[in-house]
Amino acid sequence: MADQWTVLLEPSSRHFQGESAIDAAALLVGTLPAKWSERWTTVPDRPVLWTREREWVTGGDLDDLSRRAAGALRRHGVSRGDRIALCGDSSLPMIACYLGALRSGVVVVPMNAGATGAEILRIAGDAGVSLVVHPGETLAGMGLSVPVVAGAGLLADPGDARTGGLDELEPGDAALICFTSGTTGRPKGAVITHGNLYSCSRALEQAWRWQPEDRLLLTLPLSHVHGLCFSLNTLLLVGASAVVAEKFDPGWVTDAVAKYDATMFFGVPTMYHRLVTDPDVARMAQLRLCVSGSAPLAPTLFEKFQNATGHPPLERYGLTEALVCVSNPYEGLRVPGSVGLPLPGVEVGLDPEGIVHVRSPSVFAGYYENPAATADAVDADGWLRTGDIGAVDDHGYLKLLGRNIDLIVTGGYNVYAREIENALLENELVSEAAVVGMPSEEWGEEVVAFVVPGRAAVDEEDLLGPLRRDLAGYKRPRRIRFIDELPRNHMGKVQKHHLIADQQGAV
Ligand code: MLC
Repeated sequence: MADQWTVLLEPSSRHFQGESAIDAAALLVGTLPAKWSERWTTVPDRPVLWTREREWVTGGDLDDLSRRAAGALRRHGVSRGDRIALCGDSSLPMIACYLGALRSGVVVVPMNAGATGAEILRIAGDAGVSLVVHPGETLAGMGLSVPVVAGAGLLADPGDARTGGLDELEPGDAALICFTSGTTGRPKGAVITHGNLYSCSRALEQAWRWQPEDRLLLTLPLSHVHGLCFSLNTLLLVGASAVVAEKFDPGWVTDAVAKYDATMFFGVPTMYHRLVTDPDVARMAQLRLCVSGSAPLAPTLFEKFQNATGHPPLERYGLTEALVCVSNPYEGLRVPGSVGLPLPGVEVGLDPEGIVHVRSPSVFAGYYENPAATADAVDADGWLRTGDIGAVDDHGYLKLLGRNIDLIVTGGYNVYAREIENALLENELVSEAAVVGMPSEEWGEEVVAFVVPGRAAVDEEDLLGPLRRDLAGYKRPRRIRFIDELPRNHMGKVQKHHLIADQQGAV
């Protein structure tokens, strides 16, 4: 298949540093837990994570807490290969559960802290989850048919912390199942292996020159690969440290730079949008690296941040199914509006329609129990079709031009139009629904629903009320427009670009 492609970008040597360039392929094979625990036992007193529960947590503490969590999971009857759902806030107990699960070969299904009971139940069922770990008591009364435990409760378990059988993993073992809705509206679980996680973190270590002295301001949610894999996993591999915030707040970030002597910040464009209007944004000049990802960073925002801090943000490109693939270089030109060069180990191809394909050690193992969807996504040679449309810019960098209209990226979260349309159609007041992403300066795109009502006198609240029960906040339409009929082509397909253009004209 690759022979029909017009352009192929090879892994770029620009990301390599020194001797390691010689043996990049070997560097990318391994598993994280063994490396993490090796660091924790070698330098047990080194501060690794600042958390609101305990302030500085050392490597020795992380070893102990993750062992405790592994032991508690075992006592709950969860063993190697079983799945648990982690409804993650950024608390120390949840981090310890995550680490304990991965160390013992338990597969983690990360879920957004704002997920509703209905969403948790559906995903827990689809992934055959045997335990849901949730930060609070908020799930009580939701009628979940799987056992639910609080993260803090697991760690309070006075069991034996000298759990054996940890860190014995193969690169092909499943580590995470991350649910994405895809175009059908039914969430699919992307199975990410220990080898995928390891190769991604190793590549990022090289590309972004991570050092043990680095300190990251970690304000991303730990329920998605950006916060969990690119940030937390990598800093633990490198032996660096992080200040973990409960949630993103621009004032907290600008204060924390000097307070914690930080060196790095990773964020989504919505965070940069809020940071550039913070009166103290210039304090971020002290950082050595600011990375943006998960959604396109507008060149104007790139410039504003650069003018305010002296730092050109480093934009990179990734997706749940392949982790980080392409990055602007650490040294050398960072081009606004382009995502850069393939990371170590990553090949990038553009098919005749301009769709970006990637092949790398971090391409996922397929969708959980869904061979048909897997075969649609990854071909026999291991190339993943991303669905994003790209081109090569004048610098030889990958530039993204667009993607499937049914994927909306809002504040760095992926929202699939079909899932929202299906949720709307469950309401008998809705006859037809089409959901689109409208351009928004703050969110990148905003979820907007066009609805043909099933009867007269329906208002927004009639539709939003039930959605609050069914969908996490970021997925809910921020606006609902009532229309008489949906524009369709002669095949009957809804022409969403007309809806977007009409709505833009109306503003
Ligand atoms: C929150 N809200 C959103 C939203 N986030 N609405 C649309 N889009 C979003 N992304 C809603 C809330 O539910 C709430 O609604 C209302 O907005 C006000 O919330 P807020 O306090 O203003 O927002 P905040 O909580 O501060 O969240 C903004 C944010 C957050 C930017 C911090 O969206 C965020 O953490 N985004 C990061 C997403 C991420 O990690 N993506 C990585 C995916 S991995 P209501 O109705 O409840 O009041 C990936 C791969 C890769 O894509 O390469 O990285």
